[in-house]
Amino acid sequence: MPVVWDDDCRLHDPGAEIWIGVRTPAVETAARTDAILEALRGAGAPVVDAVPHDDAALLAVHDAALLDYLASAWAEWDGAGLPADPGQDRVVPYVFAHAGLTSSPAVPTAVWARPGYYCYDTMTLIGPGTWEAARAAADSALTAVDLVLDDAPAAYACCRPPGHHVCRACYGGSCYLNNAAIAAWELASRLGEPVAILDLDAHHGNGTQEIFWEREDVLVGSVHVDPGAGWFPHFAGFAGETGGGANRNRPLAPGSGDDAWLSAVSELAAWAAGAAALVVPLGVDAAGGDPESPLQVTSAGFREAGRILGGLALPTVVVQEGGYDLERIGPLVLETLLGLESALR
Ligand code: SP5
Ligand code: ZN
Repeated sequence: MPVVWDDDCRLHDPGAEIWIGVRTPAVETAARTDAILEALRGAGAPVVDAVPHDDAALLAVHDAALLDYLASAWAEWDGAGLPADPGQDRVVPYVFAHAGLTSSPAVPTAVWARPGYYCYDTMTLIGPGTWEAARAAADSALTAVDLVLDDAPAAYACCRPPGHHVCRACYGGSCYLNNAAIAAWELASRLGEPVAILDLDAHHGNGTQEIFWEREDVLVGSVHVDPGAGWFPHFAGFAGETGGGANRNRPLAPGSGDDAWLSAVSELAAWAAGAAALVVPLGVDAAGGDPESPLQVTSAGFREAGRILGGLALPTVVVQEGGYDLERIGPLVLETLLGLESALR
């Protein structure tokens, strides 16, 4: 299947993640998509350039104020001299617009306070190329939509940075624009029929859930490690969250492997079978050995998940999300896409 790529996705270099106040090296790096492309090119997949798209789909799923902030955050941070004094070379919040403070927080005037109006964690830093990369990832997802609406049975958008943790008006979880939500909105809008999103990333797709919470014509399903067992995004992803009726979460206990994971994938696939198109936010961080998740899915499990989703025989857009084991991320994505193709053809 076509692999959509935009070199600008390499421009984002978060440099670090700040977890419980400790600055550690970033795990969401350009080496991830380098490894994926190497594996897919090695298997003979055609790689096509992303085509620039206008902001319509971005504005449909995100607040204009969030987009404006993301586009200008680095310039205003740098312009305020913060990289030199106090010596912070990335945009990072220190105070947050917590829901308990006020129902209508003011947008801060101080450059150093503004990140906390839009960002909900300290793990999602912005540097000089972050916006260009995020925008290129969204273009990649929209290009994959164009391909499947123009008769490709499926297309894979090699998106980086990832997106499924971004809500309508706030970002986090190493994500800046919700590429999968943008693709789903575009598909639903152009088809005029229900679409389904089935999220395989090890972490709950909280942003996608929030964006489509009330929409009955965009089914949002997610299988992920139980946030109640101590895993990001902590505040959402529980089984009881059903939104307007078209949201379905399948949290799994830490340590779960192919059996539990694939039975959830099968159940979500059966639930989504009536949709007119499918979006798959594909994180491969559910694999055993991934540094960011305790799930134990195997390579054969990813191939089987692809086969199950391909069995729906829907126009399918696959969007890259997480996966942090640089040795395995490429082969795992390849296995999933091979499984999908084997069932679609
Ligand atoms: C797209 C995606 O997979 N986002 C996952 C974001 C989860 N990050 C939470 C990290 C929690 C702390 N990890 C400790 C490692 C310190 N470097
Ligand atoms: Zn993840």
